[in-house]
Amino acid sequence: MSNNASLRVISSSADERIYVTQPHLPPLSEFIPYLEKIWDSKLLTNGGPFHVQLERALCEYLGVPHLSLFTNGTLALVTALQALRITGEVITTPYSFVATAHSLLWNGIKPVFVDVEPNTLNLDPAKIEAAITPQTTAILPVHCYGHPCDVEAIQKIADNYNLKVIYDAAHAFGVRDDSGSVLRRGDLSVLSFHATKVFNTFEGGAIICPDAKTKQRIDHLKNFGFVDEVTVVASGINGKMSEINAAFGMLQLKHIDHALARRKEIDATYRELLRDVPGIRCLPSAGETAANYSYFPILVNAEYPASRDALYQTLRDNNIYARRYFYPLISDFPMYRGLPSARRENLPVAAEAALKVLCLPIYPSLSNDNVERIVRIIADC
Ligand code: T4K
Repeated sequence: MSNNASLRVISSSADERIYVTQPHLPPLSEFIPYLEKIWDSKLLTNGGPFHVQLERALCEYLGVPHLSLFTNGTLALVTALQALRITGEVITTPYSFVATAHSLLWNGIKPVFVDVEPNTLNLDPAKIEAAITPQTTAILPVHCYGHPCDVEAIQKIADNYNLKVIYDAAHAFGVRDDSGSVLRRGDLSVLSFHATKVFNTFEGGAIICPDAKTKQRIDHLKNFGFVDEVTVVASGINGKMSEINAAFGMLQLKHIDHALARRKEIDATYRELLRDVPGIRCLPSAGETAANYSYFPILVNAEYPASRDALYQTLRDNNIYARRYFYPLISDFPMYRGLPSARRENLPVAAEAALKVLCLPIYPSLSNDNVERIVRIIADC
């Protein structure tokens, strides 16, 4: 089956369930030769040939110097914090998937939530300084929906206060700005290759780092701390990506440009069709020179005749499973809400966004007919 056939877009039917995303899967027949290689070599994990190949291929594709594969994005985040020996307090965003802050708790670090800015819903640099204390050691921003943070402003603050910056770049595969890959910004960036992401290895993730020495430390940390058969240099974890996942990543890379191009078309169609729907605002891009269209967030404003949650329900009644990413805010979950920085008054922009944003379905095989059907339901609500 050709690339085009694998992206075949079927026409719409009201009985068809449409989810916020659907993984892009190349034809199964294309994966068989990869599996045969694994069966022949009997190398299933622990840095096998596909693991080595995928690390190299991703560095080249993404335009980054060093990359270490992981079993998922969450373990990559947990390990990134350990690699830089982050302790004390870390400034982060409440407007993200819960794994962002959980990675801090897993390291015994106190999250300090800072509000987001209204255009990108990314950490607001203007509010970071007021949250810095003598215990602050790092900033953990998120390139939310793949829209880059204000990386220059964040770096300036980090340099002034001698803080590390680790980007949760789970949504930002392939995103570039004027100076190249946004994944090169900060001290480390962490990707997720989960099934729901633009580039998926079923489960998977990676840390991107600037130099070979840091990569070596990360590689030790994801392999129990082993340097050789008898030497353990750190209390590492098992974070290694298996050969099946890495092989699948190699195959996915062949199809990624095609998948991104189809996402771009869907993004453009939504923007065009939603332009004149009163009360609906599409989140603008954040100045990226290459976007990945990983999510399609809309804001349901007061002029819209229904609430965000009513629209969410109407879409569900029509078999369309849009998602309220990111509601509730991380700071509202029980393990965080007692923190002083979790107070609503501290996070007004994030709190409002959590009540207004709806992420519409976007994935390569979503048909234009279905995009039109989704917009019709929104316009008629
Ligand atoms: N940081 C950020 C900013 C993140 O967004 C994430 C993950 C992480 C860190 C952690 O990275 P990982 O450790 O996950 O690599 C999903 C994902 O599970 C999660 O990876 C993702 N962020 C988050 C934003 O979304 P759910 O609970 O919404 O997933 P779920 O199972 O409801 O899937 C959504 C829809 O996707 C389903 O309704 C149908 C479709 N789907 C899903 C799966 C898993 C499929 O068609 N096939 C599938 O296999 O969290």
